[in-house]
Amino acid sequence: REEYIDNYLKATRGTGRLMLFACDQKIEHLNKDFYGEGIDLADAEPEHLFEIGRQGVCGVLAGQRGLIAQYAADYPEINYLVKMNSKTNLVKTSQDDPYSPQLYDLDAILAMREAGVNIVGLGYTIYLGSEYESTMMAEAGELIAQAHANGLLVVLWIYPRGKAVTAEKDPDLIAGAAGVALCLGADFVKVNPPKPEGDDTRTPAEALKVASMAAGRTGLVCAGGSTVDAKTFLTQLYDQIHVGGACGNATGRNIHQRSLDEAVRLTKAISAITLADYSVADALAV
Ligand code: FBP
Repeated sequence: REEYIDNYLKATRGTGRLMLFACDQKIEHLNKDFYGEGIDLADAEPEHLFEIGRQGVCGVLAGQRGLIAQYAADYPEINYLVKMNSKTNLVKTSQDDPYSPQLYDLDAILAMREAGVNIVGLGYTIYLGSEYESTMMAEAGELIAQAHANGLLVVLWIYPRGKAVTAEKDPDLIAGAAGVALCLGADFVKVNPPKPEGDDTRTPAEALKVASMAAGRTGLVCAGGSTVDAKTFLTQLYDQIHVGGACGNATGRNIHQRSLDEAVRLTKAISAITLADYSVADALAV
């Protein structure tokens, strides 16, 4: 129990709000998130992620076991969250039902922790609506029980996806995903920001509020999405927290696709909004 509280406080930097730096895209999106037009060349090398984690403000750096195992000894001050399952985007999800296999068991992660790696939690993706949903829910439920028994917190990524899902960002489905995470016992759920369409005139942040209410005591955070300018990103985050009831942020590309200086600065601005309720203008000046 004490270890769990300690890890929770580390991940949320003592505030209850999550600062998750998403670095799992080397499997999820392959190398296209790390090299190419509009992406700083520094991002081509994995050290960039860890330097941002060290120099910036970050609650947890989330990535797969191998990525963390290869670099953690050089970056011991970072809090790590191990992503337990992953799949690439070569799987054509518009026609098929996605399944993200668990890549290693909890014992491997506990052994890493035993060896001194600063692991505070686990992550797992569920594709809600996929024909493999039940397998992923069962794996996640079991993992959460085991993780909590071992003092680790759990963040679920829940994305409605597969043949049965016509609109992945439908506000009702996103709220449904939030409620599933609560019932599975996740500490936090990471969802895509909802996209109200048709007669639904709510803003995305207003629609998100319903999902936050559905999540109850599970904290809800949104994925960052593709890179936009800092002010646009921070305004979206501010609204997610202050209108949408989000309990932090989970941001990947918007941070690591920038130069080290800019990325570190953005983590400070993000943390000012997430952890200290700064306005967007004040956060931009940090
Ligand atoms: P970003 O902030 O870069 O959007 O990262 C969020 C994230 O959820 C990653 O953690 C994950 O790998 C990826 O997006 C999944 O995205 P997709 O919707 O393409 O499966």
